[in-house]
Amino acid sequence: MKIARISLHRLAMPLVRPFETSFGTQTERDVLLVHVVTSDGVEGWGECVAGADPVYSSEYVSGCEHVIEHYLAPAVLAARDITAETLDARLRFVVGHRMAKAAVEAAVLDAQLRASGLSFGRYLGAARDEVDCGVSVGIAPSIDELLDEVSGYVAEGYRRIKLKIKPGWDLEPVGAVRALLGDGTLLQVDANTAYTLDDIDHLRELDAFGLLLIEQPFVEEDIAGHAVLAAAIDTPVCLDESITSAAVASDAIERDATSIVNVKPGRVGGYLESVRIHDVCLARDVPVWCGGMLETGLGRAANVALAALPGFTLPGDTSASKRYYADDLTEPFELVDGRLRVPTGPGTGVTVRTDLMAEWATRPPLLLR
Ligand code: NPG
Repeated sequence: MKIARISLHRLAMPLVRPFETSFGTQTERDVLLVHVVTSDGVEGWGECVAGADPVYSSEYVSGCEHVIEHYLAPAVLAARDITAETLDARLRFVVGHRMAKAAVEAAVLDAQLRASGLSFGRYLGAARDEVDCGVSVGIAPSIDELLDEVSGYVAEGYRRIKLKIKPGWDLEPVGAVRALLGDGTLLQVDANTAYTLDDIDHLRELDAFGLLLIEQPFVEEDIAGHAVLAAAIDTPVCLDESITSAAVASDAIERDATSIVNVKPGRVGGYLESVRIHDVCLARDVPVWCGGMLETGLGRAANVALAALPGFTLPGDTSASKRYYADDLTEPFELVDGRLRVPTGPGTGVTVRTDLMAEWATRPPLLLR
């Protein structure tokens, strides 16, 4: 396959409600889309999940755009023949920048699969035609408002609730939500690196709430610290930010720093590396689940396909479109009995609504050839 043209699109999409985590509050998503066209005229789209600011990881959307424009896209355009499988070797000269690489990979893979009539699910190895869905609940202004929000999601049918926590917003809200849900509902927490080893005694108090897992309590480099915590508490420790590749996943599992793994294609450099992480975990009986980065329907479609692989045994942050967006960029994903259907059409199986894209554009597309 020859990629003849690449264009980069920037849009601002309003969120239906502010999303607060331990690193800040977000009210809209600054979306970067990668569009590729092959020499045969087949199109592919990829979504970059980097945030507006480098607070979840070192990547941020304008940085990704710069890296794609000046390094990744020229390398793809210069290749006489490229596929999603050979892309990694082509782009390896750029260190890191996994979210930028993942967006390019998604676009190339979408075009490749559309050309061959295969869906993401079929290509990645989906074992189910629908996936169990959870929902991520931000830090709320008050416990009452948190309980209201959680009740709404329970009524919509979500199969698992994840609460964002940080020092000063942990035991009390988690206890209140556990009391609301009763013992039967899956509940987990996500700290987004907000704690340190000094907090171990405090974090042990979360054991009282029968949590499915605690996600990424310490900074991403601290695999050793997570191993200490995992040995000290009953709640399973799950790494997110720390897991940047299959090799790191394997190492963290060997060191007993994580007994469940969050897989986010953007964080690990793409869907192919995500499948490798899945395989590493499946071989060791470590459950994985698909994280989310407030994706539009485009990224969501590919994530739902990934979440249908056999090792994804826990509900993911693969929520319905309306959890985040009043109007989605593609046909909306709708929850049925707490599940989303895996798209079956070629590529991602969804269509980018170019009318909405134009409406939400924050600048004209950047055309590269
Ligand atoms: O449902 O798409 C979703 C978002 C799930 O909580 C979620 N994502 O740390 O996992 C996370 C968090 C996040 C969102 C991180 C946006 C960074 C940016």
